[in-house]
This record gives sequence, C-alpha cells and structure tokens, in this order.
Amino acid sequence: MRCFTAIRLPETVRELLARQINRLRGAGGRVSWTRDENLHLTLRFLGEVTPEQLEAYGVRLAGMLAELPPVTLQVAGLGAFPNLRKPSILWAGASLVAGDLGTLWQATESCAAAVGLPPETKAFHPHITLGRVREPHPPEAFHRLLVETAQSAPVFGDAFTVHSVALFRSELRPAGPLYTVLKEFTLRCTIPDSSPSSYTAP
Ligand code: 3AM
Repeated sequence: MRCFTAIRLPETVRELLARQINRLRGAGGRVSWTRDENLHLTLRFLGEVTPEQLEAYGVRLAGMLAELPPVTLQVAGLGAFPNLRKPSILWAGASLVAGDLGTLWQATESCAAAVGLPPETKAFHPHITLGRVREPHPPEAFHRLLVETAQSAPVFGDAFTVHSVALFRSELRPAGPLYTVLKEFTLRCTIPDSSPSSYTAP
C-alpha cells in the first residue's frame, strides 16, 4: 500500500488555496493542479509499505507524537521547486508561528527507519503542493504570473494549531490521486489553564 504522513489543513485555508490555484490556472501551461480536498502538508512519504510495516509504523508514531506538543502554522507565500524560472512543483509555504515542526518530521523519519524504510535523502521544506508542472507553456506568461503572485506574498487564512497528524493511503488513478486517511495521531494534549487566578484554599 502506498502511504504518506501529513498535516491536514483547515477548510478555510484549503478554500483560499483553491482560489489561488484558480488564479494560477490563468497562466496556461500543462499543470496537474491539486484538488481542494487533497491539499495537505506532507511530513513523510513512505512509499509502498507492507501491512506489517504500516502497523508497526502506526504504533510507534502514535507513541512518539503523543509526547510532542502541538504546533501553530500559517500558510503564506508561494514558490516553486527547483525555482520560479524553471518551476516543477508549485507550492504554498508554511511558516511556523509556535512549536517545532522539525521534531514532528524527525518523529516520522525515525519511525520510518525503525520499520525498515529507506531514509529520506531530501531536506525537509514544509510546503503545500499546489500543482505539478508538466509543461510550462507559454513560458513567459507563466513565469510572469508566478513571480507577480509570489511577490505579493499572500497569507492564506489565519494561523491555526495542529493537534494531530494523519496517515494517508495514496491510490494513483488516471483522474488524479485518491487520498484516504487511515489513521490520525493526536499530539500531546495541552490543557488550557482554567484554574481561577485568585483562589484561596478554604
Ligand atoms: O505533498 P507533496 O507534494 O510534498 O509529492 C508527493 C506528495 O508530497 C510525495 O508524497 C506526497 C503524497 O503523494 N511523493 C510521491 N511520490 C514520492 C516519491 N517517490 C513522493 N515523495 C518522495 N518520493
């Protein structure tokens, strides 16, 4: 089964990203745009895993994530890998407002290694893939719109706190990938301090 671990986005953020995608569609080119419901922030692509690996990965990750505090993110800015002149992946950025996203990534990485998956060789650049460029045509118009939109550095919704991480199944279909949430791992529960500020013991 082909799987990956990712952070789900609030619906409001996905709606704003979908609007941005519609704007970018105007640039032409042959791009596989991410469907609204598929927008997410990948922490770790696992690739093909056996049911045993998946089970062991899930058990380990649940334990590790339960110890890690939530993170607060804001989706902001646009960019492209490898760069805007030669875009292959178009993305929206994720900036950290509070917490530590790197620790979440490390947890997914160490659990993947523990179940025998090959290590991730690429550095972790938190992003939300908006589209995959198949053919940037017409290159000039496409490039101009990308640069203009990236420079306006829009913010996609308010900052939001991530309380869980999801394990997805990815099925590649001719109409585009189908993602299904298999499990959701809750991060450490932070109970707001609701004790009265001036409490006198009887
Ligand atoms: O959300 P993004 O685009 O960062 O690119 C794929 C997507 O990440 C990535 O896993 C996520 C869910 O499909 N992915 C797919 N195939 C991959 C591969 N062979 C891959 N990442 C690394 N190696």
